[in-house]
Amino acid sequence: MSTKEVIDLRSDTVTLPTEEMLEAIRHAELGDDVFGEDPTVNRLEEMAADKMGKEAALLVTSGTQANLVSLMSNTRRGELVILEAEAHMYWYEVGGISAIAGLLPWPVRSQHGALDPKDVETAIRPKNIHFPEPTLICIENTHNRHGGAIITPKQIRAISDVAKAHGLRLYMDGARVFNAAVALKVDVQEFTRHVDNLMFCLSKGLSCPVGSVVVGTREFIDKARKIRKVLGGGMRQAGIIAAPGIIALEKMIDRLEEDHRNAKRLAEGLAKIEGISVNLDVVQTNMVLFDVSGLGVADELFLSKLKENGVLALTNAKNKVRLVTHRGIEKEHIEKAIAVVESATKALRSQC
Ligand code: TLP
Repeated sequence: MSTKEVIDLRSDTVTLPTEEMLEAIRHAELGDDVFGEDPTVNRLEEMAADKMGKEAALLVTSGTQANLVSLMSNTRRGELVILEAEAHMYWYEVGGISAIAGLLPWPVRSQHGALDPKDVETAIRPKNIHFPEPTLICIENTHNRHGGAIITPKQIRAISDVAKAHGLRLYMDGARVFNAAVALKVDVQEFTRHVDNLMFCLSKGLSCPVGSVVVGTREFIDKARKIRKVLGGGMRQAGIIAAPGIIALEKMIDRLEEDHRNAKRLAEGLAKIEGISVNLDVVQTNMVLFDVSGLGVADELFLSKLKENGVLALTNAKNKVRLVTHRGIEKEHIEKAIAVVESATKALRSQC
C-alpha cells in the first residue's frame, strides 16, 4: 500500500471488475437482448434462476431499477406495500415507489431490520372502503441502514407465513443476499425459499461494473421484462454486462467472507477509540456503522478529516458514519483506517 493510496470505504459499489471480468467482456458472445438473442445474457439469467431456486431471471441495469420493476410486477397502482421503515426502497430510490409505481409505502419500524410478524399483522388492516389494498410485503437482506444486518431464514419464514395467511406476496431486496448466505454459511436458497421473488446486485461486493438480477416465477419475469422495457431498461448487446456477472456467480461469492472478517476487525479497532461508539453485535457482514456524537463536531468536519488522511466514508444519519469493506480492501488498509480514525478523533477532540 503506497502512502498516497486512498482507502475507499464509502461503499462496496466502488469495486472495480477483475482482469478476468474484463477479458470476459472482451470475448462475450453477443446478440440483441430485446429479441432475447444475447446468449451471454440468457446464460446469466439461467444461472441466476438456478442458483436462487426459482424459475426465471431478468438482468436489469441497477438495484434501483430491479426494485422498481419488481414493485410494478408484483402490484397494481394504488395498492399498499408494507416495508421496513429504514428500507433502501423507501429512503434512497427517489420515491419511485410512489412517483412511478403509484404505490403507498407503509413503513413498519423494527429493531435490527427484521420485521416483527406481529407488527406486519397489525399493518395489514381489515378490508375497508377507506383503505388501499395491501398486496406486497418487502424485506431487505442484508439490511443497509441497519448496518448490513442479516434477516435470517427463520425470520423470513415467519413473515412469509403472515403474507400467505393474508394472500400477500413477499419480495426481497436481496442486493447483498450473498453476504447473508456466506456469513451464516448456508446455501442462498435458504433465504430465497420463502419469498415469492427477489433481486440481487452484481455491482456491489461481487465486483461487477454494472447490473442486478430479478428472480422469480416464469410468469413474474415475463411481466418484469415488459415493465423493464417501459422503464427504458431494454438493453441490446447486454452480454457485456452479463459476462462479468457469470464470473461473479461462479467465483466471487465465497470471497465475501474476507470482507466480513475485515469489517469485524475494523469494528473492534474502532470500538477502542474514545468518542466513538460501535455496537459490535450488529456487525454481521461487510458494514460498520458507528456513532460520532461523542466528538461533538459536525459530520462534514469528521469526514473531511478522514479524507485529508486518505480514508473515504459516508454518513447515513446525523452522527452515524458508515464504512463498507470490499474486494481491494486488505488487512493493512483496515489497520491504516483505524489509525486514521484514531488520529482524526484525537485532533478533533483537542479542538473542542
Ligand atoms: N445502495 C448504495 C447506495 O444507494 C446507498 C450503497 O452504497 O449501499 N438495495 C440496497 C439494499 C442497496 O444497498 C442499494 C444500493 C440498492 C438497492 C440500489 O442499488 P443501485 O445503486 O444499483 O441502484
